[in-house]
Amino acid sequence: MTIDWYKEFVNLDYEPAQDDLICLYYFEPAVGIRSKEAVGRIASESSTGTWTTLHTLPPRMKSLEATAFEIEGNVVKIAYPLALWEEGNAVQLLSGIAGNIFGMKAVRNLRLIDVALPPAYLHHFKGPHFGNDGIRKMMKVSKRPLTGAVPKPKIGFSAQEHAEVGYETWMGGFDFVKDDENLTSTPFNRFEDRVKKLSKLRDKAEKETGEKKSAFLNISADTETMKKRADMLAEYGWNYAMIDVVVAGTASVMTMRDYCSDLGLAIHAHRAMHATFDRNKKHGISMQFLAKLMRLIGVSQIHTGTAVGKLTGSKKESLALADVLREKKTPAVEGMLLEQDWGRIKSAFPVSSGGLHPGLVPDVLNIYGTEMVLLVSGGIHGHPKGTRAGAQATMQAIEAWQEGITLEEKAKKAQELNEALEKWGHYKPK
Ligand code: CAP
Ligand code: MG
Repeated sequence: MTIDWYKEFVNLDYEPAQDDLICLYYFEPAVGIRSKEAVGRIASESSTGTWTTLHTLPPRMKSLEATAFEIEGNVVKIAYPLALWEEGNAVQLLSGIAGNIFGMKAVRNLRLIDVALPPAYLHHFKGPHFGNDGIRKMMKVSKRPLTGAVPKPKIGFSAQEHAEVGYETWMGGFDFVKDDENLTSTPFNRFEDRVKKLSKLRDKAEKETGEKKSAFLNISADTETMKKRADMLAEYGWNYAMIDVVVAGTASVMTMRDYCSDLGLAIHAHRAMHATFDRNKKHGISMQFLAKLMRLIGVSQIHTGTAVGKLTGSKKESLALADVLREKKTPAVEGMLLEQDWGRIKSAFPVSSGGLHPGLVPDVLNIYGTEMVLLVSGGIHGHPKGTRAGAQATMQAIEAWQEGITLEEKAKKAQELNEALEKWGHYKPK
């Protein structure tokens, strides 16, 4: 009596249908399990299968089975029939292709690397509300990277102190003041207070500079509270909301995407907690997939690393992430990306942040170019002459890069940059 039927889910001659959804996985079979058995189990458990042959199997089931169709070493491609997927439901997609399979005994390690979303699946999603051109128009910033900073220390300021650091940041030339990922509404810095106080100083900074100023105010909480906080942001004339998308969860980001769009709010997606599943290159879910999922749902920008700053992430990964977010079509990258045509889904910005200071600006811009959001936080508040000078130094470093001259060259006529280089030089935080 046969028990296993995994072989049904493997067919190396299978040609994926046009509207199949295709997943790229890294896998390591458990001891005693051959590759084909392992990939059969992955395809089975993430589509229609279970561990044993069944007494009855309606013929329709066959048409819903996933098929592992390409195995190269420890990488497998699995095709999923479109009919498996509820239209427009990214939550269900995750339960299928990123659910039980990570716990199967048949694999020692398993990592979801990327997903190719067919047009027939894509068109049920709205994607980013503004797109990168729309954000640039809204912020009146045309050529250079958009810039922002988090008041540091990352939590502890009163709402008034936070707003004053924000004012200095804006007066130094930055576009955005960002809440940190763990600042929401604390006894010493209530969200409502921060919105009111920051709004006042935003208006002051806009008047004094003639520039558009904005903020990524962190609304992360239960969805009902996030809605109320989004309402308040709109009421006080803000054009962004910030959500810690991993801890908030896919379902709430989907709800908030539409809610914020109706209020004219772009979403800044902080990715705190991503490293629980994307840091281990052998097990979990890649940042490429998280970035793709968030663009699909419709955030306007998401953190994608610096390669040179204080947090993990390679240059190759940052480049791939930037393509996933910005491009209309992304070519396949061996073992890293599947080919993707985004159709009418608008672009989103990569956000580079974490351990940056003026001395590292060229390194980051050499990776991302100008189509990005650059966040320099400790790297401006730690400037010898304070926040405003730190922001000015960062803007001068961006100018130097865009003029094609070295920071040292620029610093001869840019005092704030010179002072930043005297303190940090090109130091790369460990
Ligand atoms: C950076 C930061 C950001 C990290 C997040 C922090 O501050 O505010 O949360 O950049 O990492 O709290 O560390 P600094 P990532 O500029 O002072 O380092 O961007 O990789 O998601
Ligand atoms: Mg932070």
